[in-house]
Amino acid sequence: PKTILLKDYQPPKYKVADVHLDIRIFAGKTLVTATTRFTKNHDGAEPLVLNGERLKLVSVAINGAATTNYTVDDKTLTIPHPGNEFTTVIETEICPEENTALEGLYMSGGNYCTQCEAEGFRTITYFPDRPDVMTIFTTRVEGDKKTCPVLLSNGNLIEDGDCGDGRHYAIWHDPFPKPCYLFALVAGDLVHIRDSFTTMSGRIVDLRIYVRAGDENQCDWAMESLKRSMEWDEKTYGREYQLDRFNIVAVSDFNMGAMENTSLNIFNTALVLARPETATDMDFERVEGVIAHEYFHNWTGNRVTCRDWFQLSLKEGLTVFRDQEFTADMNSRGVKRIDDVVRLRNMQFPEDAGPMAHPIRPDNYIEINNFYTLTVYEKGAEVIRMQHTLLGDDKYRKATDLYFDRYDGMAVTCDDFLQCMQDSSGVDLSQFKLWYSQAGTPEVTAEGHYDAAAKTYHLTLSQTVPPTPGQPDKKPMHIPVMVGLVGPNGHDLDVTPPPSVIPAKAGIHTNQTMDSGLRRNDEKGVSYLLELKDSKQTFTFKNVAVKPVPSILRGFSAPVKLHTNLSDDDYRFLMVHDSDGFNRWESGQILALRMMGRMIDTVESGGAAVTDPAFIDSYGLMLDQANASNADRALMARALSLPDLAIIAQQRKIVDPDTIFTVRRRVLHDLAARYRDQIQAIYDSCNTPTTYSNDAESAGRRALKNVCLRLLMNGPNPPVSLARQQYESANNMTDRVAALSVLAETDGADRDAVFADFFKRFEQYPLVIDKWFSLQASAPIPSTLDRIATLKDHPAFSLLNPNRVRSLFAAFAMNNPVCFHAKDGRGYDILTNAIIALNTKNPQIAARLLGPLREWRRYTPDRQAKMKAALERILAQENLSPDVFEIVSKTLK
Ligand code: HT7
Ligand code: ZN
Repeated sequence: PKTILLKDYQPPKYKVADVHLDIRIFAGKTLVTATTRFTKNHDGAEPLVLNGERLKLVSVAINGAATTNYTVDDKTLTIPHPGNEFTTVIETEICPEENTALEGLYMSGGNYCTQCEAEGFRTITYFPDRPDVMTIFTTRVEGDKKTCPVLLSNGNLIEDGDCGDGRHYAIWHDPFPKPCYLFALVAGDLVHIRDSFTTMSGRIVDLRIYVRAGDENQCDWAMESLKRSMEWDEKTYGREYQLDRFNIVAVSDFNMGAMENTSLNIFNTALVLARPETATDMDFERVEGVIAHEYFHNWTGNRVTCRDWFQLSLKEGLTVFRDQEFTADMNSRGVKRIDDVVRLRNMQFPEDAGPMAHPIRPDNYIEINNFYTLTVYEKGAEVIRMQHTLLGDDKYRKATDLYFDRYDGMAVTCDDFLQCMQDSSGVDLSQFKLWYSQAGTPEVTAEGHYDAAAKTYHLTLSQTVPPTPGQPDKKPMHIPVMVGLVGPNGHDLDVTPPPSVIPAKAGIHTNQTMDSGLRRNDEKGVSYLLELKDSKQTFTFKNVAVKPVPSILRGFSAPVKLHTNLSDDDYRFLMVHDSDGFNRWESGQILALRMMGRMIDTVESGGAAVTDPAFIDSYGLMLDQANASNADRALMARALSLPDLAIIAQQRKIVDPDTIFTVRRRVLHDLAARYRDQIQAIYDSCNTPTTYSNDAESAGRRALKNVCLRLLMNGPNPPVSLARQQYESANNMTDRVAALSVLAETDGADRDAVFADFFKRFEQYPLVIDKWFSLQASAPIPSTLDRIATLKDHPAFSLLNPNRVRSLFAAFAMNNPVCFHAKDGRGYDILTNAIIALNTKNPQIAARLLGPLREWRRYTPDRQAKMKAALERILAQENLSPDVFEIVSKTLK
């Protein structure tokens, strides 16, 4: 397969003035006629080269005359220079019924739908399938009236009618130019719910959510989320929606979460359908966040799009930052930040340290689908967040206004975005640009020194950026480090900062409050924004009356790994007193990590792990805080949770999942043993039998209660009957699933009974059955390996449905390191067989399942050998898709 390089970018040789698509759907075949007006975009007489794959070419005409003057291969259709302005009419035939890759036009649950990003449009018709060719689409869809009563495409509906023979048609026109990856079509038997939104200029937008009949009572939350997103984008970014219609369609067979096709977003049902009985609080938050994300793409991605796929983070990093801020404004800002950082550390940091490490703007790829990564999305969002921090609210907003003004209707680059930030604010971002081209997570070391005589505090920050594939040497980055100095009384000191450093009151760099007043920022304190630019820099604070404890990287102001010379006592102090909620939480996590690191060392050198009594004592302080009547329970649920296995694994040079798991369990056990009564009391106080509500306060109560349940279940005499009772009496999925997940880790009659009950109760709800699979696959008990073998042959399992595949194989390989890394290699075999089976059916999903094998070099030697052998077995397969080939070959390099 060919490697595509950023440096080879050339503007398109031909542009498209407009395109008319006529798509006639028949059972077993779909006929596509594309009428395209081209204009030449170069000086010479180069041929017109169109992309097209898996197409049956029926005919080609130029300027009204049929022609055979073209060549065609399995990837392109080439027509010798047809002139400066000309029209082609190309007829093709495709078979969506046989499309299991779920890219292009395919079928889901008996309905037709499309997925064109990144390069799916070329499987619908021959076209210049690249994002810098933007044009105006008019689409006529025709289908059977009975099987396809609903016919949708992008833009506004301009005509519909009957064709006779039991068939009908609809014509859609999108007046705003867009690249073909944003094209969409849906045809099928769907029902919808409807609402409207009046934009800031008074235009009424017809909002609809289309779903399978029977699911319409699960769409209200998605509709409310959409309206809140529209309001937020107007208030926060001044962005208004431009069309008469905004449609969302939910389909059950979908490779990712959702797709932002102009005015016709297509969603995985998992990110639309939500009712308390079937969706957890986390599901609700994800629905809200993804509805917002896709809506926000209307401006960041659609109206202003990417010049080429190397610029993917231009739209994705920015849109993730926007959706993160939206969620923070709608819920708890502090909790959202913690959750986002946990996700980044759990998943993006390993990617950035592994064989597939790439900058947020990669410079080469074989298969672009492999670059929809946590780096491009989540680290990309951190890079935008840092720009926001460096500029501050007002300048950032002025800079985004400039970006939209300058580039509306255009396909641009990450450099263009950064230039707007710089032009509009005057802030020098020349060194900051390195965040776009250098891969790897920077490591920052902070060392403080207090000079009591001079009343000065010197903070020395140094940085290194680790080598990554193809990038052995790195330059120092421009890193915003938000710092506070906490005095012995627990209050932030107000001191004289180093020259040119402006004190920033906590929360100053956040978006404005919504009218609804939903944003919460109750932090008080003084922080200073230090800009680390050299390999090593010392910042001197003056008039520091007493020796402070520094609180460094407040709010996680940069995506780096931080090392400090702070003692455990310092962290115990910050855990209670830091005015920055993120660093309060972080201090507890660091204490736990340090202690578990020491315990793992002891076990690895043949000793017995003992939980540090000082840690047990400080945990007691947090339990006291959690038990207070005014506690932020959602935040306390996070504070009382130990770092995940994946985070602990990152601290180790060589990973032995068994030892990590055993040590973590030991700590949980000892905490539960010492504090059983307090934990039970918090559980009881959160378990007040009220009617269900999904407000943030009630969700926080449930989160804290379920952390307590898990702790108790890890202690001596696990209260199985309490878990069983919670399972049975739950009036919402959060509580039911929490009970089920702790019971999943037991082996016995209660476990079997609740799993049987759960399946029967929710058999009609595929998204809930996904939970049934994934909870079983995630259980870290020996019987899981046998169970997976049975589950993959269960009548409800299918390799053709990505959600189901994820619920079994991804849950197993990603959430269950103990079983996945079983010493006999059975876990690796299970995953490898699934990847091989999926390689030809759905290459995108097969490639994504490779994630857990990527870090094979970090495991114990016996495991390394088995993981490597698994990768080699995959590489030896015939017909390896470029998706799988790229990841396996780079991983083995
Ligand atoms: N822009 C979309 C990314 C995407 C995708 C979505 C569904 C299926 C396949 C896909 N390939 C790429 C989703 C987003 O980031 O909003
Ligand atoms: Zn996106």
